[in-house]
Amino acid sequence: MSARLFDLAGRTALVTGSSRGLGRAMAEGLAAAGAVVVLNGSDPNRLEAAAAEMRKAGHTVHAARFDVTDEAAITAAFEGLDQAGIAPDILVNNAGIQLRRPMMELATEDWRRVIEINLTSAFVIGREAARRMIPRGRGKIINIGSLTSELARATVAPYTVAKGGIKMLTKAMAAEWAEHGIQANAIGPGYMITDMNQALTDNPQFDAWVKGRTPARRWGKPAELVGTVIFLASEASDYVNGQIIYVDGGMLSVL
Ligand code: GCO
Repeated sequence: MSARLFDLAGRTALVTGSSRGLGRAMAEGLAAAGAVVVLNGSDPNRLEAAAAEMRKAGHTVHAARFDVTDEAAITAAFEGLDQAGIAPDILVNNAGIQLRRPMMELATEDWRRVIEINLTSAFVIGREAARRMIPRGRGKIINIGSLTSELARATVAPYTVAKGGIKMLTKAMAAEWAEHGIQANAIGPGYMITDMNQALTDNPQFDAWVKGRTPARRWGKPAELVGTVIFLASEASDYVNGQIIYVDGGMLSVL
């Protein structure tokens, strides 16, 4: 009984920003749980390489190349999936960038760019996916937040604001789409070892701070998100809505 609850056979998952990092790890986990996966990225070479590696591992993988800030490209990508008979039952809004700069040195355009990529894209892509999920009466939307969905850290203001917005966008999606059989939830990864965090893991002081501040006394690994993303993508979470689950080694639970 319990294993079937987490089985994604027959489901299709679109994961944005999935050529590498957390998105790639979640895409691989969803594929291992039985889902057909649609990878997304803006770099064609990196996207095709990721798709080829996953196909070599025996997974059924499609590639949807679009810039998550380009609304016309998003619409065209979804129409292309429609025409190919590929219907995402699961959307993971993972794409995002980081920009570490004090606000007093931050150009308004850079602020806007981070908000656009990390937050507005989740709304636009979520709307396109939900437009197709609603007639089917079911769907799973999983937005990727952050520890900064709850707490601020100096020098990452636009990222923090965007991730705080991701938490509340998730609740707004639940408010409007739950009655249509869609479950919208979020995952808040803690400090994970990724390319985006290379500057931090390479910094001995920051590394020591993360290990001291985290009860688990270590950084997280991208693969450690897989269990939570499978849970939120599967029927095991059919009555879970508007929640954010932190996979953070306990960091948010302690002073
Ligand atoms: C930073 C990091 C964080 C982590 C993650 C923590 O500069 O503080 O990039 O933002 O990536 O979001 O949850």
